[in-house]
Amino acid sequence: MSLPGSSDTSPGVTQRADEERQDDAVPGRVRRSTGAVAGIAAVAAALGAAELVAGVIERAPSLVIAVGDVVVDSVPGWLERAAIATLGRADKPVLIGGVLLISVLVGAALGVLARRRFLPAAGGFVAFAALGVAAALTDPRATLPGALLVAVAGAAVGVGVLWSLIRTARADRAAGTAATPPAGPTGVAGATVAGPGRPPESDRRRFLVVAGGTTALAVLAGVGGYLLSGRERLGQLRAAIRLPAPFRQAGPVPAGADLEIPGLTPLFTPNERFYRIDTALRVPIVEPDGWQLEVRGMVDEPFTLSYAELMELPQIEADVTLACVSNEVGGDLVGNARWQGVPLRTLLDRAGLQEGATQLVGRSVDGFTAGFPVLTALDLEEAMVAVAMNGEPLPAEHGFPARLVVPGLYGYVSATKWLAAIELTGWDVDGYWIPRGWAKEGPIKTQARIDVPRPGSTVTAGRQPIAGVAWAPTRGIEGVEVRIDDGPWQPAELAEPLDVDCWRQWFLPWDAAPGRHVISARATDGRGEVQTDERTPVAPDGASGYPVIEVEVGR
Ligand SMILES: Nc1nc2c(c(=O)[nH]1)N[C@H]1C(S)=C(S)[C@@H](COP(=O)(O)O)O[C@H]1N2
Ligand SMILES: [Mo]
Repeated sequence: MSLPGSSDTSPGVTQRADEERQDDAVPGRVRRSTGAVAGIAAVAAALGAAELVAGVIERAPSLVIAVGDVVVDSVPGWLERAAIATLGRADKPVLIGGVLLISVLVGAALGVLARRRFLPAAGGFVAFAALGVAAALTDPRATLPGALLVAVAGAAVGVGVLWSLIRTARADRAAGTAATPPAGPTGVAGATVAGPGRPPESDRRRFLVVAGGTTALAVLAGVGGYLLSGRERLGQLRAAIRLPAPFRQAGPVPAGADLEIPGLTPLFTPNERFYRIDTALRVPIVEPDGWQLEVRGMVDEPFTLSYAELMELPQIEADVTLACVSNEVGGDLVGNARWQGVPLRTLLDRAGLQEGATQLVGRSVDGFTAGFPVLTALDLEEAMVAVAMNGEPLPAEHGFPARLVVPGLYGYVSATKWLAAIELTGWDVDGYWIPRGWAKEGPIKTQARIDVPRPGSTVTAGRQPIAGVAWAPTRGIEGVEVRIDDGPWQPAELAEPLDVDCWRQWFLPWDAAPGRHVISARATDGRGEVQTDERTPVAPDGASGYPVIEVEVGR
């Protein structure tokens, strides 16, 4: 007799034990543990295939890392800080390990399910892949086709492996039954099998070898994918770099420069959220060891710097908002970062400009070029060869080991990433985008953007902020006005300015009445000039016009 509450009286346990016995008794039916092993191997294969595709195809995201990123973004701040405090630099590996562990557990469960109901289990893999795509799409660097490719590869391989493993296991069991002759009087026939429906040891072993082999191959594919992307090694190299202290630091961030209104763009754009625009199909992986920077062209003393030599030159820090000429009004191809690097002036002084050297052309390791007036580099002490972004060496995507940053100019004429050479030329030489129909000169236009409420969203009636950012790098922002429907232009409140080269946050409290509303905004730069209301497309020299959003206010 069992005691009340003892484990073997619990309905779950007895039932499961019964099922397991049943599975053992019925030929061709696969045991739970076998299903779980098949499911784990299938998940491993799915992730391995996905990582391999992600590694080979540029801008195809790693779904594991994408899910990890979403986790990081959605955990509350205190938990994230606590995790960083206790785990330190191990926080990322621990997080990725956690994502993998959960994937394996889900895989085991799907494998158990697949023994009897294969379609729902396959559906589980597809759902899993869809989750990965959804996660990847929160990363601005991932493209939808890239994410889909990775997900389809993962799901297809996962379902395929699951199907063939379950089939193998089933065949084994069927074979096991058939191969079990009734024990003869000598009892010899039963020697190789343990009982009815149990596969011969050799078949069981075959299943395990196939499952184990698949898993091993999957791990190799996954690791291979990661190494192929070259990021692993570069990540280590970047982590080992010690940034020198700048001789001129950026000012402290004034209290009240970041309004921290929910939904409002933060004052500094985190590196992994910073927009990325370039012509590179694969991120150039440039190791500092072989890299050098040439300063040449119309100069008295051309010279070449190694990475170590560049890092020995005095560096400055500057907060600069970077914008892309392809940014639509209201778009997000704009970001603000604290950059550190060597002033261009330092290099130009050393080289000695010759007469006629009116243009500074940056050339990247992959042949991209961008040119701007050399006077801009001489006028602005913040124009620099940047080696760091928001306190860390440049990420590969943003130009490691070095790039140009020039306040006030769109990236296409100035911000050469993976910089290989600085060439002094006449004005006749054209950078990459100029013959492709873009303006020769690219000063950033004064622009405002409305972040809150989210364009097209539905909000509840009552008091709430309208908020956004505005930028006019080198000129600064002096005012922002907001108009609701056909009302008057109302001055918004401005956050404390960080720097004239940076965007500035603004907000206006709003008593939202039910119904549809149209909200527009316009910025005034530090010279008192209001941004133009003339709507122009991004080509040839940047979009203009007021940002306008529509929101629905519910009751
Ligand atoms: N080597 C290289 N550098 C480049 C580009 C490029 O295509 N190749 N694109 C430029 C453009 S158009 C912009 S807007 C900025 C974007 O910099 P980010 O990707 O770091 O935001 O980089 C500039 N530097
Ligand atoms: Mo750009």
